[in-house]
Amino acid sequence: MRLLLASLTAVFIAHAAPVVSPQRTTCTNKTQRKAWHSLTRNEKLDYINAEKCLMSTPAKLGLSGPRTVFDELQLFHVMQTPEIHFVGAFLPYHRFFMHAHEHLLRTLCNYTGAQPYWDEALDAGNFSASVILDPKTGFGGNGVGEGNCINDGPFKDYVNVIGPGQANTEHCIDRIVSDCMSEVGSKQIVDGCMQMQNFSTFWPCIEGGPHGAGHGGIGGQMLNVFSSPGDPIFYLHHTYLDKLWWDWQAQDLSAR
Ligand SMILES: [Cu+2]
Repeated sequence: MRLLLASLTAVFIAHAAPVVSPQRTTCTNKTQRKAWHSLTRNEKLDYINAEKCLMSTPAKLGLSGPRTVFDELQLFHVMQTPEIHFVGAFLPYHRFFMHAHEHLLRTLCNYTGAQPYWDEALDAGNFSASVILDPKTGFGGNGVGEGNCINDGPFKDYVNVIGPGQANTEHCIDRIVSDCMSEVGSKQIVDGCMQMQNFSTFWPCIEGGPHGAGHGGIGGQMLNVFSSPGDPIFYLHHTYLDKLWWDWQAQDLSAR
């Protein structure tokens, strides 16, 4: 685990002034993460433009494969996949990963907002109608044709060079939206996870329920446990899971 965190921390150090301090400090400048549904049109466009900036910022770590900083983040996830899923580190690792992404948007791409999340319980069972898939103020719609490539929205022309899986090939961002698979993200299932009394039962509930619903409901690259950060929706999905974890922690902050 130490090695994993050390390598992800390398992203911070390589790209900007390190923000990880060994000392506990009081936060004076807080950011508020908000649900995508509640953002204004301009807030949505600011986020989308910042992500597009990350997708056009040249890679800096000298790794084989990534062309952009966006690709570098994706590759870190590919490399660390066996150690960060189906284990207790699942939620903490992805919390750090969301923070790294948010930090890079803010430091490399002049983004002044916070990392938004997708409140998936609002769309469970009906992902295909979600505002997240809007072609103008969202991430574009479902994949089409043989390769299930997205063919509208701000990310339709991105050439993904990491994935699928552990391969490195040039491909589109692909999706196979499944309303059926998104049903596991329902409020009822989320509420059930919130009732868990221990972290050891909470995290598998989240990973198997809402986590699976978001990946399976969008499909394509998002359904690939290794290379799913190739679809920018990944970051809104995992920030949502992080919020669920925070909501659970907040029920008993001193113990959790
Ligand atoms: Cu993951």
